[in-house]
Amino acid sequence: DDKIIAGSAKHPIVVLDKGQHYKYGTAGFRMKADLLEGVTYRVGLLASLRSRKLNSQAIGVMITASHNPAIDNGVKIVDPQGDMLEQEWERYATQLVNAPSDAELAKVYNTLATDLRIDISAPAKVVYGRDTRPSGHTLVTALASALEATETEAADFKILTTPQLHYLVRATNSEGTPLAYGEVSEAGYYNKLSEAFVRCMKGKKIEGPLIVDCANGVGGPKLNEFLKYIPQEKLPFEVKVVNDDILRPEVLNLDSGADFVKTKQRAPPHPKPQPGVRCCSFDGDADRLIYYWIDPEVGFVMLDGDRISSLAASFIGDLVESAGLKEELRIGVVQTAYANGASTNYIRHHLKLPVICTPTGVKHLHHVAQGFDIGVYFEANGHGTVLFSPDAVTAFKKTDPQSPAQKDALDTLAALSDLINQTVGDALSDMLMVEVILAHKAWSLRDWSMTYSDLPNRLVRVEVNNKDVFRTTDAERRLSHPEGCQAEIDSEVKKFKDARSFARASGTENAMRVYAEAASRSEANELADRVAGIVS
Ligand code: 16G
Ligand code: ZN
Repeated sequence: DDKIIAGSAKHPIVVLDKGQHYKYGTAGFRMKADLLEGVTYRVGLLASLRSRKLNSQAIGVMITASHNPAIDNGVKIVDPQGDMLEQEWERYATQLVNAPSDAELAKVYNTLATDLRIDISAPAKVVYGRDTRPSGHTLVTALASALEATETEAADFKILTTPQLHYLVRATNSEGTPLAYGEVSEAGYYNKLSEAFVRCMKGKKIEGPLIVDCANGVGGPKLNEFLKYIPQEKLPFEVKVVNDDILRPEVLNLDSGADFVKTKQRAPPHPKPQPGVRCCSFDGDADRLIYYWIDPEVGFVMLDGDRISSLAASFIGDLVESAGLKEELRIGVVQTAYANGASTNYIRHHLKLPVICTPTGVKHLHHVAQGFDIGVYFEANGHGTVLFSPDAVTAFKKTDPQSPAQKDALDTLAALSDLINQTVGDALSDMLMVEVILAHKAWSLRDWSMTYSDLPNRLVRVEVNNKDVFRTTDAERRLSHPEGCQAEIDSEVKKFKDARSFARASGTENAMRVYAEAASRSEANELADRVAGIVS
């Protein structure tokens, strides 16, 4: 207790104004960095408890605020398999962080240990990393202090992308087992990806360079590092890394990155976009990916998470069929309510694959995707991955091929399951996957974009007094509260062709979000405005 209290005194919590409290949300704790030192200390305490609860397996802590401005930061916990913290424990995190004093903190800590039957003398291990934000340094110090106070073994991996940290947690816990995920080092991550990429490509080529905008975040130096691992003659196209300045913190996520491209629906202004060139953007911690190009005729064209999802599902579906595993393996796609209706239609009716809709937030999609042998999940914002079950991976390796084509399909599937990050969405790994698929299909971005036409859509942010009165059901597609609200939305939607609209409270901001799609741009805009009027 004394150690925990002394450590907490060195990293004090900022007590918030009356009526406000810290909450472990969709992205962990995320806010202005100067509020986070005490929070991070307390998250360290929780991570040690979690490790002890789970037989001393390593728990991850990532310090990042993703696409948020440079002055923000955040801290979140990663479970032993590299997935997000179990939901039940978000409550415990919230309790610990809101303890009003150092002494109260020790009490909450002990109560949690007793209630959850945790032996606090058992060994514990925490693996951690941070993005390039300058505030990360102070926060890591607070975290290390909590690990020291609780006699927890610490592995500091310094600056990482979020998905690299997830990789390292899983690699640590699977080391030396038959399910070993990879070498426990940053180099191990690059080795695994570069080796799998070369195996997937099979010497195929792609035309033209690829421009990768890294939002001046951690993805820049990490992508540059990764490229050194691929033998020059095996790299099938030229990669130009842009917006990779991490020395000036103020440019992080500024007019660049996947979130900018998706929300502004335009290319980053710098460097000046060149018509016809294949481009993609990572977000600030490199877990989101959006593709686009400037078409000489129609201008900016974007290929978002829904497009990546349908591209992956189509390619993998075909491979599974060629591999003769169609009857054996269940492939499914998981989306949120934000997925463009045209993508859902394409996957259901053209690819003939099941689609499940979940609430927003990676943990929900990930969980449902685990229910398939091959689960493809992406949010429209570009965060997502493809999960392969142990049965699927075994089938790729053990099936005895009856033809060269079948062997080829099995090999590509096995290589893909190594290339695609199995823990969480990973911009670098997803980008390599997209390049592999485009190479195999011999497709340009224009070919890819022709698979279906997006329904015109509009997303608006609506300021409200109290977003908590809005409660949703049916994977956030309908409002259950306040009463009568949904009926009003329904009656507006009915007035438009091919229309759909929903309103939900943001999980990361104090606002409502309204999404609408309809047969034309003007109708989508009109519908969004009307629904915004209903909830404001
Ligand atoms: C978080 C989520 C992201 C989601 C977004 C929604 C993770 C790792 N991140 O950034 O997936 O799309 O929140 O934000 O789960 P909103 O609730 O403010 O719309
Ligand atoms: Zn991110």
